[in-house]
Amino acid sequence: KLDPRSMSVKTKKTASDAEQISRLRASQSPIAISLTRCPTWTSLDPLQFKGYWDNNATGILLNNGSTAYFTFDTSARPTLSGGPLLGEYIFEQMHFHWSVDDFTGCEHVLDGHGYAAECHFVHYNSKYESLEAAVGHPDGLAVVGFLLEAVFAPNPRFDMLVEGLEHIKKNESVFHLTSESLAWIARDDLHEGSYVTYKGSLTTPPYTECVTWIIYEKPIWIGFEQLGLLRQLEGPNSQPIERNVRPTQRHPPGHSVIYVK
Ligand code: SG7
Ligand code: ZN
Repeated sequence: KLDPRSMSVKTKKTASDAEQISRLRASQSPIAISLTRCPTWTSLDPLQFKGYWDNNATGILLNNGSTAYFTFDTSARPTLSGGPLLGEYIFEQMHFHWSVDDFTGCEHVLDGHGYAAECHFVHYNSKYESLEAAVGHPDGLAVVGFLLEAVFAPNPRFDMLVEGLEHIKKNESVFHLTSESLAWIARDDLHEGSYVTYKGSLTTPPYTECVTWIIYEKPIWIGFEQLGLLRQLEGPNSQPIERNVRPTQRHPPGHSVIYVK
């Protein structure tokens, strides 16, 4: 006799974890997250950061008047895949958010803890032609965020980027760097730690809901002097950019945030 349950198992296509995440409801970002209230998933594939370090790749560090960001000026195309993501996402740029103090410079808030800064690695889905095209789709972007905790000792991981910051104090200035300044993301075991993932939005206008967010639980430390260089960057009015953080947004009803261990 046929067991109806076994039939349904055979005939119904079961969604992979990544497929389930791709269908989650979007929301505005950033958000405050309570880790203990998130469902925990332990069986996702590891996230894979590829091609971040290439001897010949160079990039630029730019002050666009609201943040400092690094992007490649060669054809280097690091990629991100695995974890909650379906398919491959192409690295576009990495930027920072900060504030005047050491506790309100992060955008995402985990278990009520505020940090000095947050850095975002922005990637777009390789099935779209460009970042601009990808922004129009719910599965368009994948942004990896690290919370940055202020400490006395400078973090060697940020040495190259920070050296560049000294040269881009003025709005719309540019400094050339090599891809080595981002190599730490692939070299470190940082990304073997746990993270939270949810469907959200850009944290700056036009706040489009096109982002799969991946926020690592463990903060990275950054030296007070290194932070000071971020805080010296000037906006269009030639005054230091004091704060480029969007406040946390409400979770819509039924919104899911998943804790991946
Ligand atoms: C920063 O954050 C910039 C924007 C970025 C925005 O203002 O890094 O990028 C540029 C080139 O100005 O916008 C589409 C995009 O990446 C929002 O990014 S975020 O949601 O990851 N914070
Ligand atoms: Zn950002």
